[in-house]
Amino acid sequence: MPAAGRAVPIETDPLTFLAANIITGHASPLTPQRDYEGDWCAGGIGRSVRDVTSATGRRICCRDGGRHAHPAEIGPRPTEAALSRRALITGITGQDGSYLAEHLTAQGYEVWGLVRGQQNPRVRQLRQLLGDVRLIRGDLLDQGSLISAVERVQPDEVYNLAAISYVPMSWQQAELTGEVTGVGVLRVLEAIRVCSGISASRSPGRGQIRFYQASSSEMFGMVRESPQTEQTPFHPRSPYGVAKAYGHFLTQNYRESYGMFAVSGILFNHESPRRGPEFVTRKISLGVAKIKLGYERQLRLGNLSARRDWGFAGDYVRAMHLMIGQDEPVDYVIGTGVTHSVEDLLEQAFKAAGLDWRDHVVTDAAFIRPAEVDKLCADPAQARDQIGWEPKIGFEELVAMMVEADLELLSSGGHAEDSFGIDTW
Ligand code: NAP
Ligand code: G4F
Repeated sequence: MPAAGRAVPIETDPLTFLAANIITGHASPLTPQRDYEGDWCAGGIGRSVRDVTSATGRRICCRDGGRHAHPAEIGPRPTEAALSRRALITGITGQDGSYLAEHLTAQGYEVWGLVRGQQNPRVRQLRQLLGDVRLIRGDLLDQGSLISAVERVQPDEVYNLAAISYVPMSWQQAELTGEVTGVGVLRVLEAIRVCSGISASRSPGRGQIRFYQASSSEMFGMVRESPQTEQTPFHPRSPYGVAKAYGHFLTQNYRESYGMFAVSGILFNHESPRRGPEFVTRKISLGVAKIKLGYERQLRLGNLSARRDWGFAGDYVRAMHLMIGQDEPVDYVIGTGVTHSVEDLLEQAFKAAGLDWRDHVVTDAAFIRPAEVDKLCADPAQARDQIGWEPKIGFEELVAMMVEADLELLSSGGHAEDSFGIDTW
């Protein structure tokens, strides 16, 4: 990285130019120089001014980027080692982002979340969940914004969870999916590389930024073997799966090319009451609750014979943290090792509310995909043996938890985020 205070000429690597001139305060013609983090900390998430306790027991105010100290002590003091770690999470407004932020906060991390858009409506939901998270604007489509975010946050760890993650949408908007879910990974890796001054001739130093990529079991697609391991070849069946495979190989490539600490978790389906209503588990738990409460009588679904290895999202974010904390960067398959059909899911979910799914479910061709992934099942042995990860919540408990949460939500006058309208594509 060039010395602070020196502007870098544009004829150098353009990304290096961009990063260096942001760091040194020289306005770049390509990137806005405003940092919105201050606004949001002061008036947005959590308390009006967000304070945390520093390793020395002093309160740290966010207004000056966490460097201005207050004399008073608050709350229990996390250990110095934990407090010295700072994580940046892309996709913080998604299901996994919220669980991961909670998990890392509980471990004493300073957590930052990247949020896109001028007025992202999901920030309000997040605010209720995560009082202690700081937000910074950025978009996986915008390289400059990612460089600015990494430069501003100076993270120890970056978790790239942002993606267009709904598989059917990837056929409708294949190019956008490629840009966000695929090339977005390149942009995050480049932001880390450039901000760290890493190049083909300059390896990362000690204390480098560690990177986690949210890879997916969708990459296995038309599976070559069952269960799937870290060695199973990929055969993706959707533009989403193809984009994830690109991000996966690129993460591996940056590890091999530059020596960066970059890992991918090949995660199988994981669910929770925070799951988007467009995914089948939540569509079913919401459907059951609506039928039970008398709001609706039918639930329309697609392929009931598809099989997935469904686990609980809260368990899976523990795996992300364990993976990024290893001594050496190694990729793992993360799943329960048990597969169920959509029909099994229906049986369990309707039973949890004292109903029979056969009385209410209608299959609808509108929800059948152009190409299906018929059956997924993880072999998580390597993760269990090498990083000590095991799921704590099984399928029945997960489904009961989701149905119960939606019954409670709807009977107390709440409603699921209705961001997609009618779930056809
Ligand atoms: P999710 O709920 O759909 O969340 C996706 C996140 O990506 C949201 O926060 C969204 O922000 C953000 N995002 C979308 N486009 C963006 C852009 N252009 N720039 C910045 N942020 C953008 O997904 P999830 O279930 O939490 O999954 C997290 C990650 O794991 C995803 O990459 C997913 O593909 C992958 N994955 C998930 C599973 C699973 O079963 N859940 C399994 C394997 C892999 P907005 O609020 O702005 O839309
Ligand atoms: O819940 P789904 O939409 O999840 P899908 O396609 O497996 O993808 C999820 O898991 C991946 C990991 O394997 C992630 F990478 C991805 O981001 C996402 O989180 O669909 C599950 C199954 C499919 O086979 C689908 O055809 O359920 C079947 N299904 C049947 N009827 C339905 C419906 N899926 C949805 N969403 N809606 C239906 O009406």
